[in-house]
Amino acid sequence: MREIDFIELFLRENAAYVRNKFNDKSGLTVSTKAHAGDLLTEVDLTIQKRFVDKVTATFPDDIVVGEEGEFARYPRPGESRVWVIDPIDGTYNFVRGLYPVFGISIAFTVNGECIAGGVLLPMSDDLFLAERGSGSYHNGHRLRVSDVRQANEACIQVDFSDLEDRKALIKRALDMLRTVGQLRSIGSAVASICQVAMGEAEGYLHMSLCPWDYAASQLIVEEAGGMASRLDGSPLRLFDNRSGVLITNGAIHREMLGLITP
Ligand code: 2AM
Ligand code: CA
Repeated sequence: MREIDFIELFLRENAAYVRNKFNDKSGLTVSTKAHAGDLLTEVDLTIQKRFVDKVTATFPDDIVVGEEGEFARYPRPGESRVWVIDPIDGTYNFVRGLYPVFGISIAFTVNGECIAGGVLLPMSDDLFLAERGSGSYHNGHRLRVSDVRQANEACIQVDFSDLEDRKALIKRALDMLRTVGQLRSIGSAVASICQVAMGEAEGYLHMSLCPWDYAASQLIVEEAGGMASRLDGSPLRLFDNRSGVLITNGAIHREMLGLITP
C-alpha cells in the first residue's frame, strides 16, 4: 500500500471516534503534562496506539515517533523509514470545546524528510493530503497559498502555548505583532498551517514546536507554494533539536524574518 493511501485510510477510519468523544466527554480521562494548559486525554493515547498497531501490521520494519509517552523521541541512527504522529494537535481546544478546532497529523518520513503527510480536522471533516513533488489537496482540491505580498496586509497566526512561549514571542516578535494586518490565535498548529496552505491566512509563527506539530503540515504548505524556516531563516528540518518555526505564503517570508529579533 502507498504511504499516502495508508495515511488517508487511517485518518478517515478514526474521524468518527474522535468526533464522538468530543461530543460526549462524560467519563473522558484528562491529565496534565508539562503545565496546566498542556493536556493529555485518552483520545490522544488511543489514536496514537491505533496508529502504532496499524503501522506495525502493515509496515513491520518501520518506526513510529509521536507526541505521547515513550514515542516522544527522535529517530536513532539507522532508523530511516519513520512515521510521525500528533494524535491530537490542539488538545486544549478538544477538551474545552473551543471553536472546535483540532487535528490528527501524520507524516511519513525517510531519513528525516517528509515524503507524505495528512491532516484531518475531524469536526469539520477537512482532510489535507500532500506527497512530495505532487502538490497538496484539501478534500480533493489542489491547494495554493495566497499572493498577499506585504506583512501589513497579511493575516498571521501565532500560538501562546505556555508562559515561556509568550515571553519569547513578546521579546522576539513584538515588531511583527505591531506590523501585520491581522492576528489570530486558534490553538492548533496544524489547523493554522493548513490555513496558510489554503490561502486563508499568510503566516504562522511559533516559538517552540516539536516535530510532530508540523511534520505533515509543513509538506502540505510547501506543496501549496508556501515557505517554512527557522526564525533565523535557516531551513526547517524535523529532528535538529531546534524549535522556532515560521511558515508563510513565501511572498512575505523575508519581510517576516526581518520583523523577528535574532
Ligand atoms: P498540542 O495540542 O499537540 O500540544 C497551541 O497550543 C499549539 O501549540 C498546539 O498546536 C499545541 O500542540 C502546540 N504546542 C506546542 N508546545 C506546546 C506546549 N508546551 N503547551 C501547549 N501547546 C503546545
Ligand atoms: Ca498533541
